[in-house]
Amino acid sequence: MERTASSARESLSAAAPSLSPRQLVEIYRLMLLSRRVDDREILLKRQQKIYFQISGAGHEALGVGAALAMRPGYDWFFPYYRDRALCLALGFTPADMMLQAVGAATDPSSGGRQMPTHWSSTALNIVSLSSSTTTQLLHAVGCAEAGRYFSLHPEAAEKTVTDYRAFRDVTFHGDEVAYTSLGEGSTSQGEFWEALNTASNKKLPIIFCVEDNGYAISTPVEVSMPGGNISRLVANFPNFFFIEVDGTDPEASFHAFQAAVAHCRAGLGPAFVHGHCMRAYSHSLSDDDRLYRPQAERETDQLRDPIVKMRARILRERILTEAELTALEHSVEQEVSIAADHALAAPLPKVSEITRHVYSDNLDPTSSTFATEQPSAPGSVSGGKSGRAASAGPRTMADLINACLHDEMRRDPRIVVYGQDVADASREAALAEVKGKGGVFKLTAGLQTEFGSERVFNSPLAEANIVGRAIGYALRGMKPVVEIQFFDYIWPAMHQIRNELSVLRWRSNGTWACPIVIRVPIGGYLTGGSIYHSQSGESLFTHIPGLRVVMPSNALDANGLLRTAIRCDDPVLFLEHKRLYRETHDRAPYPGPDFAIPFGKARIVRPGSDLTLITYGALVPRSLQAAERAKREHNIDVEILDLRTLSPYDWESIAASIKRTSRVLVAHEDMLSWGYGAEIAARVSDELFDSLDAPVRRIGAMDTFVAYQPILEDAILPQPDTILKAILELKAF
Ligand SMILES: Cc1ncc(C[n+]2csc(CCOP(=O)(O)OP(=O)(O)O)c2C)c(N)n1
Ligand SMILES: [Mg+2]
Repeated sequence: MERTASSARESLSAAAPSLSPRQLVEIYRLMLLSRRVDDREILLKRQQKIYFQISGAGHEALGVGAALAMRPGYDWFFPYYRDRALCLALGFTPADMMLQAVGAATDPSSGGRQMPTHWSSTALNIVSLSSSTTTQLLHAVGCAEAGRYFSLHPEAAEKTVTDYRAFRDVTFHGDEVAYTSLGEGSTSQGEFWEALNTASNKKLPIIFCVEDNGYAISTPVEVSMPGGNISRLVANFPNFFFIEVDGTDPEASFHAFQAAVAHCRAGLGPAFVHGHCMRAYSHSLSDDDRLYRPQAERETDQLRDPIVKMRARILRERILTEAELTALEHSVEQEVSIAADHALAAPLPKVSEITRHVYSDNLDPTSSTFATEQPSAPGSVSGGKSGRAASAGPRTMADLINACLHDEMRRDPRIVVYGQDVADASREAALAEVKGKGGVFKLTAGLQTEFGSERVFNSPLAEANIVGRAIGYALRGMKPVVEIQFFDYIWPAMHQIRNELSVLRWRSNGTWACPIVIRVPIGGYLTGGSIYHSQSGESLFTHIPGLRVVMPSNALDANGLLRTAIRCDDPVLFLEHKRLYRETHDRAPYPGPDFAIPFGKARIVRPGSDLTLITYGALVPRSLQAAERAKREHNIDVEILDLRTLSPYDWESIAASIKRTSRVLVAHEDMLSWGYGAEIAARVSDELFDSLDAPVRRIGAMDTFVAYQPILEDAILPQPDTILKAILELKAF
């Protein structure tokens, strides 16, 4: 199968004005193979041997045309669930597909974790896809950016054994093209426009293929978009090659893709192929289109079935006789039957392996590899031209985060830093005259000036764009360290974080990974920050498997934990409390360029024997104030644990402390109900019940938003007085 597809490709890519009879037969064979795999899956679903079915029926011509114009294992593919024919023509086998349908352990795409049609192959550069429509487009953008970056900086592709790079191989060619596709209905997603924006602006070699079958489940195209034609709506994006094609005609589709590939490979910019397909079956086996499409409409559509049309053409042009066609069709049936039998006999996944690949198997960020807690060379100098971090004395959290970014970018050429306003000045010429911005909190100051605009740049004002592209960069082996300007605005990126970033490794059974770092200023106590500049919400992210969540409370921890975040092999959400950025009490000397702190290790901020206070972030200094007063005024000795990393968290230290004190208070800035403390409290009650002399107490913000007026803000967020009161009550219990 693989051999036949690639031999067809070689002769097809000779740009012949029309295809030879042999080529047309091969195209028909691939299209039919796709249809027959669908038909067999439908049968298996009806027999309850598989659990879901969605077909590519009606999209085969476009898919085969695309695949044959491109190079598997060289170009990159971010397809969607209708691209069965594309994947088969790239070299994916029917057996590979069937193994996913039955959920076999040997399913090469996901090891039984994903639905059928969620293909993945590292050999073919087909990147594991999710069921979320449109998210994949931004991955294609980041992938294309990474390819360009490596061709400009080949030294960055070199392997090193000292960090995540040991496990992230890099391949690039300089003229590879990324293909990505979606249905016409999915173009309504904002991420579609975000992807076109960056691809156009950066002239990236990406083919966007819209497979227009006129419906998004039951929603017709004129409801999805004004005017009912996506080509008209996108026509003004600069640098694009646009083509609209009959996607039921494989020859026309092939030529459209050939032209699109030529435009992209020549570095002229992206391409937009709008293929008019049809849906030969309902949306999926869970849908019945007779409920919303009149019979006459369905019958007219069936006249455009690409398989029927291609078969008729082969007979009409006397390329094969009826008998020869029947023989070919029989051999396709045979191939599919063998694949189905193979899949049905395949071993099933082991329950004991369920949690494998939630995180990296390769590099454990809680391990001693990252335990260089003794600061090396205290006082030596790091930092940008601004000199902000250049003094040898105590430095703020902002300084030491900035210093860590400088150090790591010097050490690792695969790091890129981008986000809103993170550059010193996008217009480089201005840098001769101005000091530079370097982020609204100045955390990235001097990075662009030192490392250049290819490594440090501003993004569009679009959070999904920032995270989605980072995923694309990272799966090529790069290390994006991106910034979301305020935690309050992370929500447009939530879809990428929850459905893509955190789950890519697990859903691909460990074959793809995207260990990026997302730095996010978070929290309140700002006096005037109000609702949209004061939010907390860390527990929404600690609830996501696959993501590491870090929240330092002081300059030294921020430096060491950020270094671990950058060097490790997992995606990390790095939460920086804005109120702590420039405090004097949490400053520390610069600890040197290799200072790292492992994840999951709490710090005892204050030892004590009467009560354990578990906290993090801005509540560390507030808890300390309360504890000092408890000692001074009431002779209560509180032990404070700063968790530092929230996922994973240091259960051993929590348990050891509670066993000593028998009383526990969990304090956080975020709202109380369903907050981070609820999980800790529940686990303490469950596992340490016998050690407790009092109920587990929690402190958090009121269950509301943070208000602008300082009187309200003070009342809403926990204060040292609130903490002291809880300490006293708990001690008196
Ligand atoms: C973000 C998201 N929202 C909703 C869905 C549910 N859903 C799956 S397919 C689909 C319709 C997609 O239509 P279109 O983009 O035209 O692709 P087609 O299925 O017609 O090829 C919807 C709403 C989803 N998978 N992802
Ligand atoms: Mg559609």
